[in-house]
Amino acid sequence: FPPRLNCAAMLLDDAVARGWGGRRCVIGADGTVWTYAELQAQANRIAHVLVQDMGLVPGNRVLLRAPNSPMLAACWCAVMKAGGIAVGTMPMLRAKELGQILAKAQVSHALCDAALADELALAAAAHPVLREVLHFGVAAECGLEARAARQSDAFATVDTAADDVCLLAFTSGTTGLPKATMHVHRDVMAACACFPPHVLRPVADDVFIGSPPLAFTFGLGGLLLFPLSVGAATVLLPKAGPNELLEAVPRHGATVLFTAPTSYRAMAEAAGQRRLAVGQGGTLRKCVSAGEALPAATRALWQQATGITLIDGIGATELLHIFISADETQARPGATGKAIPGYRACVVDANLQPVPPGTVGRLAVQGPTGCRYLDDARQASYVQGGWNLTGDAYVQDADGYFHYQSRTDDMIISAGYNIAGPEVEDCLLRHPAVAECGVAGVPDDERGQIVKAWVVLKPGMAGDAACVQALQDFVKANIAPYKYPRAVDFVDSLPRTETGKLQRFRLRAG
Ligand code: 3SK
Repeated sequence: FPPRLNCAAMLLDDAVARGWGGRRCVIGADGTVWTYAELQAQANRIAHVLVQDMGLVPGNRVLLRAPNSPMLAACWCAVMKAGGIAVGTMPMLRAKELGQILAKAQVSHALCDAALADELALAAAAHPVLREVLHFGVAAECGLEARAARQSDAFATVDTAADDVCLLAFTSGTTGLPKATMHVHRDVMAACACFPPHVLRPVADDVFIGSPPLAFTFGLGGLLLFPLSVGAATVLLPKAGPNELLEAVPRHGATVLFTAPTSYRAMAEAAGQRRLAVGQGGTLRKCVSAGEALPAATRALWQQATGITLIDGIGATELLHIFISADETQARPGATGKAIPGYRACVVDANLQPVPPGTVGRLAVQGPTGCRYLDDARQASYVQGGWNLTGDAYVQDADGYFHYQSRTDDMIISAGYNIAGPEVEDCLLRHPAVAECGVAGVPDDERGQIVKAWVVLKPGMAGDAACVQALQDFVKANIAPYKYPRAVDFVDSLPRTETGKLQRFRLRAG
C-alpha cells in the first residue's frame, strides 16, 4: 500500500469513482436502501458536521454507539473521512464500561443512537473528556440527521498516512479485563486484501448479512469493509438473532452470512432453514463462522440442514480479522484451516520453539496486521519475538491444518491428563437433550482439577440425576472416558461476552 492512504477513500470514494455509485450498498431493517453514492454523500455530510459543528480535528477519538444500521455505517465512514479515530462500542454496554472506554481512549466526540443515549450521558457526566455528543434517530433540528441535511454532500477526505491510527477496537476477551487495540488505515485495507479474495471470494452481486455488531471487528470486516471492497451490498440489522436471520435471509436475498457457531446451531435446529441455500430454492451460498471455536457437531448440523459447508475461521480483535481459515472446498471437520495467504502461523512451546505436528502448543501468528495495545503492559506477553501469541492452544496436523484445542488458560489438567474443554463441549452438543454447554476445569483435592460441564437443556428435558448419568455415559462412549464431566450443573444460560464468546472464567468462578 502507498505511504499515504485513507481507508474510506479507498473503500468508498474509489468505489464511486470506479462507477459503482448506483449499486446498492447498505440496506436497513426499516427498508432504507442506500447506493454507494448515497452512502458516500451521507458520510460526507456527517464528516462536515464532525468538523464544523463538533470541532473535530484529525486524531480525535469518536465513540460510536448504535446497533447495526445504515446510519452507523455512514458515521463510521465519516469518522474515517474526517481523519478521526473510530471507537466502536457494543450497544449493550452500560455507563460503567462506557466510562472505562472514554477514559482509556480519551474520547472527545461521540455519535450515538438516541435510544442508547442515557448510559452514555451517565458515563459522560463522570468523564468530562467527552466534550461533544450528537444523537441520531431523533426528529429534532439539533439531531445528527437534521444537521447533516444542511451540509454539502461533497467532502475532501483527509489525506491520512497509511500508518495513522483510525480504529480503537476494545476487547474484553474471555478474561474480562478490557484492552484497546489500535489499527491503522493500512490494517483495514490489509484485512480486505487477505480473507475476502483468498478464502471468501465474494462478488459484486453478493448481499452480505449477519449478526456481529460493527463494534466487533468480526462484524466490521464481514458486514461493512468486505462488502464495500468488492462493490457488494450489506444488510445491517439492529437485531440479528437466529430467528431474525432465518426471516431476513430470504427477504433480502442474502448470499453471504456471517455469524457465530451458536447461531448456526440454533438456526439449523429451527424450522424453516431448509430452503435457505442456493440450489434449494434459497439464495445463501457462503456461510462464515468465527468469534468462537466451531464444534464439529455444529458444522455437521448446518451441512445437513442446508447443504452448505461452513467456512470456519479464527481471528482476533488484536489482528483485526481472520488469519486461519479454509474455504468450503478445503474445509476439514474438526480443523479451523490453514494460515490464509498473507499470514504465517505455527504452534510453539513455552520457549517459542515450534513443536512437531500432533503436539499441543500455543498458536503464534505473523502477518500484515498485528497487536498494538494502547498503553497496556499486556503488549509484552501478546507479542513476543515478532509473533502474536493469541492465547489459543492448537495442534497442527501433518497436512498443515490447525486444530483448535482450547484457550491456553482453559486447558484442563486432571490427574495428569490434558483435556481440552471444547472437545468435551462438542461431544455433549451431540446429545439430543443438550441445547448449549460450557466445560471448564474446577479444583479437586484428588485430581488437581476435574472436568465440569454447565448444560442448558432443550425445552422439556429434565435436569435430574438420570440426565447427569446419561450425559456422562454419552461422553465416555464417544471420546476417551477420562474426559467425561465428573460434575454437571444445569443452567438457564451461559455467561458470554458481548460478542458471544463463552466466558469459562465466569463458569469456573461459579
Ligand atoms: O474472535 C474472533 O475469532 C474474530 C474473528 C474474526 C474477526 C475478528 C475476531 C475478533
